[in-house]
Amino acid sequence: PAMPLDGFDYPDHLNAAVELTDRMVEKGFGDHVALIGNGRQRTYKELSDWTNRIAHALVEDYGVKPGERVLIRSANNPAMVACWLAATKAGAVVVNTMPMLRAGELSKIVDKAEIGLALCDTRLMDELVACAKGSAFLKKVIGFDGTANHDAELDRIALGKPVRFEAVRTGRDDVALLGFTSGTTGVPKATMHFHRDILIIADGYAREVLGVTPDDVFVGSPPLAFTFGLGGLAVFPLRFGAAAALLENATPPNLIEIIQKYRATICFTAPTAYRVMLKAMDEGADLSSLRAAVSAGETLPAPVYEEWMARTGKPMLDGIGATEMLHIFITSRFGDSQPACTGRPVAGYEARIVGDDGAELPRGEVGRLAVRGPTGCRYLADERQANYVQNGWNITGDAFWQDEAGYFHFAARNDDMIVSAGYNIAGPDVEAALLAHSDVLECAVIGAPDADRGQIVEAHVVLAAGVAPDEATVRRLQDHVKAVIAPYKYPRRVVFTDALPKTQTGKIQRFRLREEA
Ligand code: 3SK
Repeated sequence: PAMPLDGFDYPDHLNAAVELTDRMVEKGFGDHVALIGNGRQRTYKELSDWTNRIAHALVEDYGVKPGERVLIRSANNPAMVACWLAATKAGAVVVNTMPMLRAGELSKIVDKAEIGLALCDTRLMDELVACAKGSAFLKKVIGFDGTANHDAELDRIALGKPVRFEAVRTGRDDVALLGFTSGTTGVPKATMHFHRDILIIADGYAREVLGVTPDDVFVGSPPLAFTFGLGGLAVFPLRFGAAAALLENATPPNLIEIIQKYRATICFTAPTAYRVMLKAMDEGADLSSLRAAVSAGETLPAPVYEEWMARTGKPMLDGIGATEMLHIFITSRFGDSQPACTGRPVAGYEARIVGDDGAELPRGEVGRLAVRGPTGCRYLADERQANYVQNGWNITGDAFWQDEAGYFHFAARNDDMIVSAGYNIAGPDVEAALLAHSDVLECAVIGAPDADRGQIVEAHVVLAAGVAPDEATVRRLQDHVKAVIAPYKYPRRVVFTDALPKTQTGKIQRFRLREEA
C-alpha cells in the first residue's frame, strides 16, 4: 500500500517523465541546457523531442504496454536518460542496470522482474545477449547508441517518429521504477517506486535541502542504475530546469575535469572520491565552482569532512539513503553540519532508533535505524518484506544513535560490530582512524575469527602511492590507530591489497572479506 503523501500533493494522474521534460518546456525552459554528455549539450526541448520519438518507437514498433517491465543497460550518458524517460512515458516499469553486470547477474534481475524487453547500449550487448539466450523471459534486446550518433536500431526508428507523444495516463501510485539492490550480501531484491516517488525525492530533498535552481550544474559518479545516481544526476536537475553533466567513466580526475569545464555547482559522490579530489587540489585542481558536495553511499569519515570544509571552504553534506526509500532520507544541511553526524530526516520522513524488539530506544543508545516516509518500502514479491518492514517502518541494516538535539549519528552496519575479547569495536571507528593517516588511500575493517579473543580487528588497506607495504608501515598504522582512538581497537592484523571488493555502486563488500577471513 502507498504511504500517505505527508505534505506532498500531486494530481491523481501523473507521469513522472512528462513532468521532467514536456512540462519543463511548457514552463519556459525549452532553451536551457538539460543534459551534457559525450561531447554534446541538449536542451530541454531537444530532450523532450528525443524522448517522445523513442516512446513512439517503443509503443508502435516494439509493442510496449503500460505496466510492462523494460530493462535498460548503459553507462551514464544522455541516451540512457532519454531511454529511461521514453519508456516511462510509454507507461513501462523501468529497471535500470549497471553496465558492468555479467550475464549471470542480469539473469537474476530478468527472472525476478520477468522482463521481456531490454534497451541496451550497442557497446554493451554481449552479456545481455548471452543472458537472453538462456532466458525464459527476455525475448528482445534492442540496441541504442550510447554515444548518441543515432546509428543503432532504436535511434534509426525513433528518428522517423513525431516529436509529440501522448504519454500513457499513469496514476500517481502506479509503479514506474524497480530499484534492484544487492545490498552487501549478494542476494538481489527489487523495490517498487511510483511515479510520484520520483517527484517526491526532488520536491523533498533536492528542493528543501539543496535549494536547486536553474543555474545549477550537477555532476557525480553514482551510476544512473543506482537510485542515488538517478536522483542526483537526472531527476534533481530536470525537475528544476538545471543541467546534468554525465560521465561514462566518472573517476575522480574525470570528475575534476568536468567540474572545471562546466563550472559544476553540485557534486554527488562517495567519500573515497572526495579524498582523491582533495589530494588533486595539491596539483592545482579548481573546485571553486561547487556550492555543495553531497556525500552518501558510504559512511563519511570525519577527517574527510573536516579537510574538505577547511580546504575548499564549501559545504559537504552527508546523507544516508536506501534503494528501498529511493533516495536520501537523513541529511545534514547548509550551515547545519558537523563531523561524524549524518543529520536529521528530510521533510516527509521520520526516523528513530529501535531495539531488536522494534521498540524505540532512549536517546544516546545505539540501535537499528528505522525510517518511514512516502517513498518506501515495497519489495517486489519478496518474503524479506516482513523482516525489513515492521508496522510501516523500514528497518535498515545500519546501527545509529540519536543525540538529545535529534541528530542521527552512524555507529556501524549491524554486521560491522566486532567483538574482541569482550570489547565491542565498531569497524567504522577503526576505518576512520586509519583513513586519517596519509599512508592510507582506502580501507575496510572486519572482525576475523581468533582462538584467543573470539575475533580480532583485521584491516584491509589500500596504500597511498609510494608507500611500502612492509612491517614498518604495519607498525606505523597500528601506532597511529592506538594514538587516535582507544588502543584496544587497533588492528592486530593489517592486510595490504591493491583494491577492495565493491558492489557495482561502489559500496565496500565487507562480507566478502569476512568470508575469506
Ligand atoms: O546511501 C545510500 O546508499 C543510497 C541509496 C540509494 C539512494 C541514495 C542513497 C544515498
